[in-house]
This record gives sequence, structure tokens and C-alpha cells, in this order.
Amino acid sequence: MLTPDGEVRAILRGKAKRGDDRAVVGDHVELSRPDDKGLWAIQSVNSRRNVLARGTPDRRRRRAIAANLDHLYVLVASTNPAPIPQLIDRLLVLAAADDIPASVILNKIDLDPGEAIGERMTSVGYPLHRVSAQSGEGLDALFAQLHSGVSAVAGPSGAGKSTLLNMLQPGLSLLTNPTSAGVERGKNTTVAAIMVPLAAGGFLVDTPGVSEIGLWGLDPTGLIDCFPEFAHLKGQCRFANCRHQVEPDCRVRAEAATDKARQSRYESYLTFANDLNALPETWE
Ligand SMILES: Nc1nc2c(ncn2[C@@H]2O[C@H](COP(=O)(O)OP(=O)(O)O)[C@@H](O)[C@H]2O)c(=O)[nH]1
Ligand SMILES: [Mg+2]
Ligand SMILES: [Zn+2]
Repeated sequence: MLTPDGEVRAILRGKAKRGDDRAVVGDHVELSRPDDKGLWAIQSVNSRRNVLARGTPDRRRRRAIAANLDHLYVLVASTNPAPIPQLIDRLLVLAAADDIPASVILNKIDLDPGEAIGERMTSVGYPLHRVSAQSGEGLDALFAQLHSGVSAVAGPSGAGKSTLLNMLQPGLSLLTNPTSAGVERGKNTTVAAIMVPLAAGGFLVDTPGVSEIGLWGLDPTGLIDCFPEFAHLKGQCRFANCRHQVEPDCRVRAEAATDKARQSRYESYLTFANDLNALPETWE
């Protein structure tokens, strides 16, 4: 925990240990003074400005990963590995679901300019940083932004996160190996985010495993709000309860047909909407 007097270690106590009130990275908390053994304790968690959350294993609720973020950066490579549009959208939806501003970092532009994916994201309104963690191109502007506020970085492995963070601040990469954070594919993914103060200002939150996280727990009727290019059309479809799928006179579907980027984003919407509606019928 960071206190006005420096960094201290603290244990979780009472409410701060349980459920939605459980303290996560980025939380502002009330600490109690150290006991006679010198141990601080987190008594309670202050109300959050926003929270990056994932679905619980029962797929019904959401659980916090990190709180009070100023920005989420979705990091992908232009190639090797090829970017997966739906994965980018999944992360952007997670951020949008709690009004966390988000942008996309397109890495490895020394290998491939990544024009198609870059155009897809900018044409629906997302800020894009085109960078090469290898050659250094584009890093100054990106790092200037990372040096203020609390920024989280998430993306598929191999995209160059360790390389990028190591350019940002040598040594940081030690903290970003997802295997050490207990991430296991296929099982109930454990995600422990960590926050690191940056020497040049700002804080960086690493969120290993976020790319494998389901959107479960989001309200399907609010999903369209998480796609900024479609959100403003809500309420303008013929039916007030339009799910923007097969309903007649759907404004969202009509907008999706206007260009390739919107069509592709709309396909992500349909996939996520199906996931959200495919909740298990009974409790396990
Ligand atoms: N050509 C090129 N290779 C890169 C770039 N950034 C990272 N790499 C390489 O991509 C591979 C994966 O990078 P790494 O940082 O470990 O990815 P991570 O899994 O996201 O942490 C490594 O071999 C890096 O050297 C880049 O901008 N250009
Ligand atoms: Mg790595
Ligand atoms: Zn509609």
C-alpha cells in the first residue's frame, strides 16, 4: 500500500476481504495503524470511480480486477501474432462497461504497418498508437501519456508487452510474466493485477490473462452502449426492446452495413450478445 509516509504492507481485514468490497489493485482504502507487531490492516475500501471487472466462474456476476483506472491500453501486434479483432473488442467492451477510456496500441509496425486493423479501430473512434517496441518508433508519444495517471495495459501474449514495458522502464518486465500470476487457460482463470509506480510519473497496472476473460455478468441490454459508434442509435430502432439482431428496422444493423469496420464490430456485438444470453439455466 502506498501511504503519505511511503509504502507499507498491509493485510486485508473484515469487509475488505470479501465479495464486491474486496480490495483490488488501484483501490483507495482506509488503513488502520500498525499493531504491536508493526502490521497494517486494510479496514475498508473507498468507493470506486470505475472498476475493470470479469465474469465470475458461475457467469452471473462480475468481480473486480483493478479499480480507479484512468485509461486502458489494448496492446496488439500488427503481425506475429496476427491481431484478433474480436479479442480487441472484448477488452474494449470490458473498459466501456465501466466508462474507462480506452485506446489501442498497435505494435510491431516495423514488421507490418497493420493498416487494416488500424483503420478498423480508428474509423469507429478509438485512439490508436502505432509503435515498434523494437525500433522505438512511436514510443515517445505513448510513454508521455503513460506517465500521467493510472494506466492499465492488456493484450494477448506475444504482442510485445514485456518488450514495450522494458523500453518504458527497464526491469518492469520482471513483473509481467503471466505464468507467475497463476493464469491457466480453460480453468477458472485467476487474474491478479499488479500496479507499479513509474519512475517518470504515473502508475502502470498489468492485467495478465484479461484476454481470456469472459464478459459474463454484463447486462445484455446494455451491451450496445459499450460500442461507442452504435451507442448513440439506442432507442431509435423500431422496437424499444430491440436486441439489434434480426428485428425489423434496426438502426444498429443498418449502421453496421455502412462500412467494413462497423460490420466487423457488429459481428463482435452479436457474438458477445450470444455469449451473454447463453447463461447456464441453473446454479451449480
Ligand atoms: N519485430 C518486432 N518484434 C517485437 C516487437 N516487440 C516485441 N517483439 C518480439 O516479439 C516477441 C514477443 O515479445 P514479448 O515482449 O515477449 O511479448 P509479450 O508476450 O506480450 O510480453 C519477442 O520475440 C520480441 O522480441 C516489435 O516492435 N517489433
Ligand atoms: Mg510477456
Ligand atoms: Zn436495433
